[in-house]
Amino acid sequence: MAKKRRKTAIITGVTGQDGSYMAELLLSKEYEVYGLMRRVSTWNSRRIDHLLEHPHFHKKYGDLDDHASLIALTVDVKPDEFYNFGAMSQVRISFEIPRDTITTNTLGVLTILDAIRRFSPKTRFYQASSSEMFGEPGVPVPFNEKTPMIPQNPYGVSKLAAYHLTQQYRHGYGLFATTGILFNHESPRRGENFVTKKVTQAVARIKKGKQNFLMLGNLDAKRDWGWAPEFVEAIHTIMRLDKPDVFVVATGETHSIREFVEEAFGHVGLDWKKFVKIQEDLKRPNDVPLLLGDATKMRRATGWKPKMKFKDIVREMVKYDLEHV
Ligand code: GDR
Repeated sequence: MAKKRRKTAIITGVTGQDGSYMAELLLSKEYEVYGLMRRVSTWNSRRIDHLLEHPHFHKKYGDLDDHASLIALTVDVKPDEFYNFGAMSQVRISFEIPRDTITTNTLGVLTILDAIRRFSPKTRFYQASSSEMFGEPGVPVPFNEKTPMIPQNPYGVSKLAAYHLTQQYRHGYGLFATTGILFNHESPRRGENFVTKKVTQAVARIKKGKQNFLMLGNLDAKRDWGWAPEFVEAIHTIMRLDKPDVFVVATGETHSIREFVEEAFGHVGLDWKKFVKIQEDLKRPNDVPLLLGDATKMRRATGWKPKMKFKDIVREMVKYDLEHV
């Protein structure tokens, strides 16, 4: 009997939180996974180290800024699915390197879309869109797929341009180019520069006497925080639908940074006010004050519903960091 062909997938940003969870999910579903990683001077593969020896995981060097490598990989693999998680994903830093942000987050996507159109038009493409594409103050929450998108930072602009390119390649060329507008999603694998991980790591260090204070910026902003592994499953579900589309993926709950901090310190019995200091330059020139998503369309189309609540997320992240710092 002929062996069943394994599905193939390319993942950019495979060393990141979402990329690493997606690689695990696809390998568990018997895909052949090609993970694109940048060559950097400090080895940064800790989230996928356990996959490097997997017979169906293939590490590929490339870069969203190195368009030849993106085209070559697309042509060589002609994957069934292409997940674009690679990005310059730090909103605050995007104010300092706006051009680099646009080059990576927008032009990289354009190159992938064009390579798919020319050389592998059956490939299903997923673009990681972001709730930072919203954010104009005064627009009523919750935000859904029809809410006006008026980004407040270079990162949001880069993601919005990539979002429109994805739509355009879908409508203009009939590609299966689909996208999820994901609100913040966290896990123990979150990068240390993002506020949740910065807080939970500091809580663990302070508890163990390894750190004295935690410097933070704006505590008033509110975010709709979900659990990354559940959001990655949502993405895979979006790729299984009959048609490409746009879906908000969110929990429908919002909490301030202050609430997150209080909850995290509370887990180890500490009063956060004794340890948190405000550092002005951690504040953004323009911070989106409130994000709250409405994932009704996603729920209706797929039945997807997040299970992990705000308190569960904080607890799991603190627990992990207490065991690992
Ligand atoms: P965000 O995530 O910008 O929403 O984008 P981040 O965790 O960086 O910030 C959330 C909120 O916390 C405030 N804040 C701080 N943020 C950081 N990073 N460091 C601090 O010290 C600090 N103090 C307060 C911020 O001002 C902000 O209001 C994330 C990224 O993953 C994006 O790539 C993704 O697209 C969106 O989520 C959805």
